[in-house]
Amino acid sequence: MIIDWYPGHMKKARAQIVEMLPLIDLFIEVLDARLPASSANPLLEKLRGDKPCIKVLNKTDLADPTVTGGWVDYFDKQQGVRALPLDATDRRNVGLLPKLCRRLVPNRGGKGQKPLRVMIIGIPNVGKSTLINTLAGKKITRVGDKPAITTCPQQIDLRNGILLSDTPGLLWPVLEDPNGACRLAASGAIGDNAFDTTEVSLATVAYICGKYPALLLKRYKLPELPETPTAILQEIGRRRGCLISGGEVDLHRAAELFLRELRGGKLGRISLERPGEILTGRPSVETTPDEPAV
Ligand SMILES: Nc1nc2c(ncn2[C@@H]2O[C@H](COP(=O)(O)OP(=O)(O)OP(=O)(O)O)[C@@H](O)[C@H]2O)c(=O)[nH]1
Ligand SMILES: [Mg+2]
Repeated sequence: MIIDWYPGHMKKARAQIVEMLPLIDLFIEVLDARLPASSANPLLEKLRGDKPCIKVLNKTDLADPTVTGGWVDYFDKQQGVRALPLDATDRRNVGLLPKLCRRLVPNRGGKGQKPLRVMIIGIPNVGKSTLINTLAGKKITRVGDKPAITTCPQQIDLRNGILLSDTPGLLWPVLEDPNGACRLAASGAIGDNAFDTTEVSLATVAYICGKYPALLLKRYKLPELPETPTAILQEIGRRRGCLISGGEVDLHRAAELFLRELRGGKLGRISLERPGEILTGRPSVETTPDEPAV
């Protein structure tokens, strides 16, 4: 399955981000805690160069806590990187972030110092704008449960010495790793029209069936798991009334329902990738012919 999604505003946003780079002291890269490897944009890694970076593993409330712990250890071993697991919707969670920013850039943001300029970057729908709203304590930027809600950068003064830039979610022109792209689609980072919902659901059912079978059994009240992902999805569809005339299961509707429930955390806390399982053969950055490599 080939999935690519690089709408026009992303190309424009990338150019705007490049223009702002010299004015940035620190980056907060928001990753999806359920898929921290696939949700890391290799393009952003290159753009930020060697400036300090906090990797926020967001949506931890939806991810498997043990696996998230493994990812934090993994990222903390990287040079110049600090990893912070978060639920950006929860105010109590984010208080540590401004302190960590100041610690990483001690000559800015304090009394009598110039403001600390922080750019929030990441792929679509990982919670960048939510994090900014929670940090600001009010709704400043628009958020939504579909990708590409923010389409141009916006600067927010937190009035505590920190200036934040919200940026549009950026993907990269060619998603070379089809399995990673499939996980991105399952998580909600890719526009629903850019992939085959049934294929993505089936691949995700197969993964969850291997790692979290009890969650599938419980959510869909199944006495046992049917043998194949297709049979599982059919059974889910049958039990949830996703039927067409003649009583046959509408697999597409069942797939939509399954993805919706997965994204909403209805099955329980599920991680779609683990360190070690994933980090071999990380794809390199490809660019389209009319776009220079960074
Ligand atoms: N469960 C959960 N949901 C979250 C969390 N953070 C954000 N969300 C939800 O994720 C969805 C996307 O949030 P946004 O803040 O709009 O994401 P974004 O990264 O700014 O997205 P783009 O602007 O499209 O790039 C919204 O429905 C948020 O409510 C979190 O920590 N946990
Ligand atoms: Mg946004």
